[in-house]
Amino acid sequence: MAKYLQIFLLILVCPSLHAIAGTDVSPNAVVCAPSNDNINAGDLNFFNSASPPAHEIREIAWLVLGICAAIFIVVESVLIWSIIRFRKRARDAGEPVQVFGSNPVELAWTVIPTIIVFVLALATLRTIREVELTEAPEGSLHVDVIAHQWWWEYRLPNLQGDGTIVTANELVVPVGRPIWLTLNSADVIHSYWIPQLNGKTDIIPNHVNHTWFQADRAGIFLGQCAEYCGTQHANMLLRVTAVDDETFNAWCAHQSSEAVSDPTVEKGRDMFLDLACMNCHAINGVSEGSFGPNLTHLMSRTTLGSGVAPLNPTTLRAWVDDPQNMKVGCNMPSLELDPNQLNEIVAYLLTLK
Ligand code: HEC
Ligand SMILES: [Cu+2]
Repeated sequence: MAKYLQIFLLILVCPSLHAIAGTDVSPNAVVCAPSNDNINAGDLNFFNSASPPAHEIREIAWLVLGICAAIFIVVESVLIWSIIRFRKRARDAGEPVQVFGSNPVELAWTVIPTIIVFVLALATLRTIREVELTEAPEGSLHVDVIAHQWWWEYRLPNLQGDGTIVTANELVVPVGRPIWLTLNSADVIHSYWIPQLNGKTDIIPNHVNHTWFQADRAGIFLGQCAEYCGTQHANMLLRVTAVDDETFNAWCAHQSSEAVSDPTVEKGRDMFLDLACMNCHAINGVSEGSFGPNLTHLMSRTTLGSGVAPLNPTTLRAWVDDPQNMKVGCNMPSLELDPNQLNEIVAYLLTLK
């Protein structure tokens, strides 16, 4: 019963999210060996929360739902009872008895709603305090999130050495550690929302917001930009993978390493530098563009274009050929490469593990 209620609510609350929900898949598979069949892995049901702020939100959702259900049942029962009990019968003649005012009834419908509103207000205040922290919880991992039309940039300190790890769209975090997110926008207003991990937080240009979560368990957690931000708003998906410390450290070490330099695809790399690609994309040690996603470890990701498609040689080729086919209106133009250029560049990108 509870399950059906949840599904009903979800359909009401977030139809687009529901469409991309699927079943759980081992999270480690994502980090170590990208596979493409789990693009929809993860659960978007916020009743199935997996992080302290999300637990709070789930609790208050149940409280509000419970109170509303009780009110509904009481009001509807009295209504139905009155309709049947006081219906017009054959022997009734003329007007029924007219009753004016009743102190007990009026008192009841003033006092009870006041108490209910008061209880809801206190519970809400408590939830806001737990969910919207003003300072990073102790021991947090600090991650900068920069929202772009229509993809996510992540920057986090390299715990395995110096510098910063810069990646896009797919964040990996350690289980059980608070993640303190600093939210910035490169353009318009976006909103960061991973239903199982936290509530929505707006991302506003020239204004820094924060949010946090702490994954209780390993898994893939999906989310979505939750503030309409233009044509491809619906394809601005979030993907956080929570893993054990060891896997996380390995991910950090890998992400902070230089891009693979494979001599067999040198031609493709040169084309990447000769064509406009390098102006928009960074590949550590090769190019420094920052308008588009960092491609240094492109192939360590499982999705393409912020979740618009699974990442594999076929989709990658289609993307580089004409991103406007896969993600209409996105900010990467079609560079109208000839088939040879396309082959060389895609071969190069495929080595960027
Ligand atoms: C004008 C800037 C610009 C140029 C030039 C450009 N890109 Fe992009 N690229 C982008 C943007 C912006 C995105 C993100 C699109 C989105 O997801 O909405 C992107 C996304 C990508 C992605 C997907 C990354 C991911 O993590 O999903 C790949 C791969 C890519 N570009 C490769 C290339 C290659 C190869 C070239 C040169 C042939 C190129 N780009 C030229 C701006 C550019
Ligand atoms: Cu957005």
